[in-house]
Amino acid sequence: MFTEETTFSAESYFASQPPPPTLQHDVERVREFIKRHNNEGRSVVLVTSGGTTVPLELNVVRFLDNFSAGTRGATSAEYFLKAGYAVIFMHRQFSLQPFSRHYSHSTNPFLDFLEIESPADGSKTPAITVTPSKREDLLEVLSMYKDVHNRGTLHTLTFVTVDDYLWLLRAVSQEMSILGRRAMFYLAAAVSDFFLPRQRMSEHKIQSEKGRLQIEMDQVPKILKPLVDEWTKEGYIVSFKLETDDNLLIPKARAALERYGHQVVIGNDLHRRKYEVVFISRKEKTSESTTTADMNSGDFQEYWLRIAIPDTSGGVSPHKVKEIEEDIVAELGKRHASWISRA
Ligand code: 9Z3
Repeated sequence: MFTEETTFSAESYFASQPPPPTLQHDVERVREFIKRHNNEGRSVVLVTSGGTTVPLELNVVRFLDNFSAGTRGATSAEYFLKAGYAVIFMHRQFSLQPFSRHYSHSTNPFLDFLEIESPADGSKTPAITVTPSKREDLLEVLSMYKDVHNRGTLHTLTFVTVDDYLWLLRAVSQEMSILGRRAMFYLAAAVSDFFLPRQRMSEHKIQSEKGRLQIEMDQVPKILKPLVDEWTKEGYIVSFKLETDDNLLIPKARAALERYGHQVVIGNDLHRRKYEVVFISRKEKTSESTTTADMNSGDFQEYWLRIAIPDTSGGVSPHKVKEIEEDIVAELGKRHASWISRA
């Protein structure tokens, strides 16, 4: 079923797969956002979040999806904003977003926060108020949200398919190159490894009469390579590696770093991702180690971040629960600052 061949290089992929129709418009808005923050000397982080889809038909009825609710990306975006970054939040349509994530329709529906108060004289329209026990939390989130809105530090972009994602990533990273070392990439989106090229897609809904469905997919080009080498040569690039087998996490994260030559791979296990992550990066070169050109295990450093699994049984407010993204962003903020100062 799997072949060794990678049929699409990044170049042949972009030459053969059409861009999303809104690309030009999206890029113009991103350009303005980056220009404004660049003029103000602010660092800008691109946060990607949520899973990509792979449509099976041109008139799409069925598609393959990648696992991700968008929690990592939306939560991290909030902490980057708090840390003073301007954030381009590129996320899967309808996945979680910064601030509104606290009031997700399934876990914390916002209608449950509101009360209808009948007016005393019975003639006027009833007033809507916030349930007293929820006010403190809501005020905190709302204040941050309004502040970010007023300062214009958050710009949102959406993708659905892996095609949308790849075209947007290329265009946004090219725009971000004017920021030099003040650009950070935080690639938390769960991106499909396989896709069905347009040229082989059925135009209409695949019919079931023919029995078993067999689909042969091509590999998505390894996009980190041109990102690092061509599109944004000075950006600080953080990618995520998701595994379900513990034994693979560190070797696969190291292999990614070796292959693409970027700054950090954050490894996370599917089931422990909210409480434990590992940063894999290259050891900073000292005068003694600069002679070692080859990449053996001694050239990498592992940095584990762990938080206690919160006990939410006592009705603790969701806003008071510690989130690992706070520590991830704090650590990256330090590393990015030192990367900028080393320019
Ligand atoms: C991640 O590993 C993210 O941390 C999660 C976040 C998707 C696990 P949630 O949104 O989940 O909080 O529910 N993202 C990267 C996943 C990925 O596709 N990585 C590729 C790989 O592992 C490399 S780009 O091969």
